[in-house]
Amino acid sequence: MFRPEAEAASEAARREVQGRQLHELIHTLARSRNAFWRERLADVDPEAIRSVDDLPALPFTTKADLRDTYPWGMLAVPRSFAVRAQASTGLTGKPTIVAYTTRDVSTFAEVVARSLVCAGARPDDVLHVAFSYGLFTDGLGLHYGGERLGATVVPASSGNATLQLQLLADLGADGLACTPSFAMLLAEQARAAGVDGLAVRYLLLGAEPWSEALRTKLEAAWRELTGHPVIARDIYGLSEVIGPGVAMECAESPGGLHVFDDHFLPEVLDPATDRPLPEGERGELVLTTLTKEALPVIRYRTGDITALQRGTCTCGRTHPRIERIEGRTDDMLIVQGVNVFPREIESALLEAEELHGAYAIVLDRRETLTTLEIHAEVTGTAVPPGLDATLRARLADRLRVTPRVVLHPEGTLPRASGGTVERVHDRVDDTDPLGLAPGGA
Ligand code: DLL
Repeated sequence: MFRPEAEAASEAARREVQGRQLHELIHTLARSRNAFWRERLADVDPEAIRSVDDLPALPFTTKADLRDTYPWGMLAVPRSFAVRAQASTGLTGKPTIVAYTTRDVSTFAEVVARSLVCAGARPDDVLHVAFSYGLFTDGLGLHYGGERLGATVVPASSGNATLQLQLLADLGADGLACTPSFAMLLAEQARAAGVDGLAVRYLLLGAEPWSEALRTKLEAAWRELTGHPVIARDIYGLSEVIGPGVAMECAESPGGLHVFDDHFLPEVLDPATDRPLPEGERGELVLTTLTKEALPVIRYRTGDITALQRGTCTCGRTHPRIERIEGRTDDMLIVQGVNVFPREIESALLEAEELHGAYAIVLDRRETLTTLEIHAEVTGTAVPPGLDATLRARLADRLRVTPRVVLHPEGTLPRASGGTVERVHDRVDDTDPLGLAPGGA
C-alpha cells in the first residue's frame, strides 16, 4: 500500500474523520462568498451534518451545474488560488472546466500513486503513460501519480503505436497506463512487428468501460509478448471529482475497485427514486469530495452504474469497493476514452443549414480502436461537395474525436416506427447497421 494508515484504517476510525470533514465542508460552502454554493445549500443546516449518514439530507450537484456556472462559478476559492485548470467533455458547446489548488494537485498525485501501488507498481519502476496529455485529466493525472510514487515516468501520450512500442521495449517499462483499447492495439502491433524485450508486469487501464473478457484477452496477449504473467487492472475516475484515481482494482482481488473514501465518499442511488440502495444493489454512483479545495462537489451524479461492496479485501484495504462500471444512466458514449454526448453531435449538425435534421451515430467496433461515424441527411437529393469535410472538422473540434462523416440524400436514413431515426448503432461486422447499400446511400 502507498499509505497504509489511510488504506487499511478501521471503518470506525474512517467514519469519524469523514463525518468531521463533511461537516466542515458543508459549513464552509454554506457560508462562503460563492453564490452558487450559498444558494445550493440555502436549505441545509450545516450543524445537522455530522456523519456520512447525513448525506441524504444534502442536495445533488450535476454536470449541468458546471455548465451553468462556466467557467469558474463553482470554485470554492478565489480563482487565483487555483494552480491548474483542466477540462472534460461538456454538455453543450463548451467543455466542463475543473480546477485544482496546490493541495488538490497533491491529493490527485497521492490517489494516483495509491492506484499504481494497487496494481503492483514500485518506486523503482519505469511507468509508460500512453494516456493523452492535455486538457483532459488522464495523462497529467497518471504522470504526477507516477512521480509521487517515485517511478520513472515516460510521458508518451496517445497515438504513434510504433514509437510507443520502441520506447516500451528500450526503456524497459514495468507498467503501462492507457485505455484498454489502446493496450490491445499495442499488443496486436507488437505481435505483428515481432517486438521483443518487453518487460511490462502490469497494465493500468481505464477512462472507458471494458469487460472481464477483454481482461482475459489482454493478459494473455501481453503474457505472450513478455514471456511472464502480466496483470490488467481497472482504474476509475472522473474530472469533476478529481480525474483518474477515484477508485482502483488491486492486484490481489480483481473484480471490484477500491474507492479512496477518505477523499471521495461514494453512495449508490436508485436512479428512479434517488434513494440510497443497499450494498450489492446496482444503481447510480454519486460522489462527494471530502478534501477538495478549489472545486468540491456534493453528491455529484456521475451517471455511472455500479454497486457497492463493503468489508476488508484480501489485499488488506478497508475501502469500500465498486463493481466495474459497465453502463450509464444517460446516453453518453465513450470513444477512445473520450466522452461524447449525442446532444453535442446534434447541436453541431443542426448549425449546418444544408442538413435536413435526420442523423445517426454509428460506433464502428470492427477494429480494436472503436471509431465514430456520423451519418446525416442533407435537404434535397444532391449532397453538396465538400460539406462532409467541413462537418468533420467542426465535429472534431467540438468532440475532440475525429469522426467519419457520411452524408445522404433526404429521406434515406432508416426510420423507426413513428418516423424518427434511431440514433446510435454499433457496427460489429460487415453488415451495415443502417441497412444502407455499401459505400453509403
Ligand atoms: O476518464 C478520468 C480517467 C482517466 C479515469 C484515465 C481513468 C483513467 P472524464 O473524461 O471526466 O475522466 O470521464 C469520466 O469516464 O464518468 C465514466 O463514465 C468513464 N470512465 C472512466 N474510467 C472508467 C472505467 C476520466 N475504468 C467518465 N471504466 C466516467 C468505465 C470509466 N468507465
